[in-house]
Amino acid sequence: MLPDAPVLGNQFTENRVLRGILQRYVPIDVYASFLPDLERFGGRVVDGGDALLLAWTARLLLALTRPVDIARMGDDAENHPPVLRQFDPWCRRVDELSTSEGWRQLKSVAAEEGLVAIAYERVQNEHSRLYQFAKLLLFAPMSAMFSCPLAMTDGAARVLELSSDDELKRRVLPRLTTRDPSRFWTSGQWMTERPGGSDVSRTETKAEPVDHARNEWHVSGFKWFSSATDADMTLLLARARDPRTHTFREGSRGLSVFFAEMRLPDGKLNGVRIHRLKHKFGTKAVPTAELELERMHARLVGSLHHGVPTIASILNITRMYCAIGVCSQLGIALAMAKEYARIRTAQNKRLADLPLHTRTLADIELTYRAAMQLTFYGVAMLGRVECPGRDTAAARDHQTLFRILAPVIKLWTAKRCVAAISEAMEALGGQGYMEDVLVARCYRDAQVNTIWEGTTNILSLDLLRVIVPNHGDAFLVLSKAIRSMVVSFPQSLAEAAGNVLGALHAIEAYIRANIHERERLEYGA
Ligand code: MFK
Ligand code: FAD
Repeated sequence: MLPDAPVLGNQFTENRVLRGILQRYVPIDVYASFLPDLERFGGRVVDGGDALLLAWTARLLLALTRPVDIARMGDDAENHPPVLRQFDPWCRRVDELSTSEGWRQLKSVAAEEGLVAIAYERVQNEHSRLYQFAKLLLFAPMSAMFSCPLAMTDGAARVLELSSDDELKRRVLPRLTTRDPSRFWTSGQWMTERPGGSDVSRTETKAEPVDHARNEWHVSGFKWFSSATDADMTLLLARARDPRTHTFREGSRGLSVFFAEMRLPDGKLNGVRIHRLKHKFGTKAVPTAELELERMHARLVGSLHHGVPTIASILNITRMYCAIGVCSQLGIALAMAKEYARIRTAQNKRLADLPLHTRTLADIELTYRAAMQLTFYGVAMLGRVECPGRDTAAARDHQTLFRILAPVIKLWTAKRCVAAISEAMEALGGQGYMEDVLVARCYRDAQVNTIWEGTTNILSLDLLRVIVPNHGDAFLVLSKAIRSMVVSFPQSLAEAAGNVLGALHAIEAYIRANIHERERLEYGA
């Protein structure tokens, strides 16, 4: 007897948690404006499922015109990892990076579907981020981690949007936010170096001014991790020689952000040598490499020696992508485990009728719902930060809240969702462990979120850095936010929220009582 296979349905219409969240945050007319797109896309990501919403003739047409779609592009990318050819037959260095057709098609799909663009078109104002992240949630687990370059592209777009460099705004920003695949650029984010990834103060890469007046620089050094190696451009950290004093400044306050294109106008790499591709546990389709830079033509972005605060705009966006990524991976694993429980039998009963099994599934479901609620709360806050209203006090509160939330959401979702995906894998029995049953891939790919864009302990320190120096403000904003939520909570949740508030006050009291100890703490150094 052949075992029944769990089949994934439309990823939007079948996701009650996502629909509930959007209905709660987004006014009904705004929700109605993007609902058809989410319904269509929820089908498209599972390949052809969107056809359920279409007439039979259109369905046939679709099948003929789109023989390969997102899930199959993702499979192709996963099954054909990137390959690096460093030399031609005559020993000349060529550094040709080949990615799969599926990977390249995913880039076009990302542009067409506006996966970055939606956030910058801002048709739905502050709700645009909710719409965009709902789409990313559907896209991420099927796309062999194409959401990784998209995250960095989105973050780079925000840095350029906030910069005062009109040339980059005119020439580059539209490329990152276009819906036209032939014009769409992705961006890398090069921070990590061999001496330190968490601690960028040890950065060795140097930037020398070539023509200060024209903002022309040469960057040389070694970047230890570059995930978007096939990207069109990058934003990177380097220690810049001050054109006035001709000196370099030590520490992280000597770093600046630079923009560089990957290729020169003649198509050759722009001072980049791909040292080697990384051999990774997961994210197999992503071309993560080590790079040697030699006189890479670059342009300073933001103020000199203001590198970390400038690049932080990327970090806060990519950290939300990490959270949505693990939510999406857990969502798929859970959906498969639930579907399997419906069709698989043991002891003459469906798994769904065995209390021990359903209790396990209920625990996973709880983690999923908590992770989704937390993540979308952060996404809503990001939307408010980017589209502030006239109330400047509220805008300041939203900024503080998002600054607190981004590290917390990223670290909590990564830790808890990875554990829950492992549980969902077990709920699928031996099949859960098979390479071609998607859950194994989700598990491997999810794990990286505890590391990249800041490890758990680094993000914990980051949080302390925010709440301790201005402890009064941050705690006040946080308590206010929780209080305003409690109003709409049912009794039991309100009690839980009351406990959270109590814990917050206890932490605040502790910090106040030990405030003289502050200087002693590492983060204050
Ligand atoms: C599906 C998901 C896809 C995601 C794609 C990911 C692909 C992989 C990409 C990567 O992994 S890229 C590398 C990511 N690297 C990190 O996340 C580094 C982790 N380390 C930290 O986050 C450290 O906290 C940090 C490097 C930021 C510490 O730097 P510093 O300079 O030692 O810290 P400091 O002195 O606290 O901060 C300097 C300034 O930056 C301060 O501002 P002021 O100068 O105005 O006082 C800080 O307030 C500000 N800052 C730091 N972090 C910030 C921030 N501002 C806003 N937001 C933040 N997150
Ligand atoms: P370390 O900083 O050496 O950390 C090692 C351990 O020490 C960690 O557990 C950390 O929590 C702990 N630790 C460090 N400092 C402290 C402290 N002060 N207190 C307590 N504990 C501490 N980087 C990029 O710039 N661009 C990319 O595109 C990119 N892509 C990546 C892709 C993948 C698949 C991976 C795995 C990584 C990628 N990274 C990228 C690098 C990633 O951001 C770093 O690995 C990460 O920030 C950690 O830095 P590290 O590896 O130097 O570890």
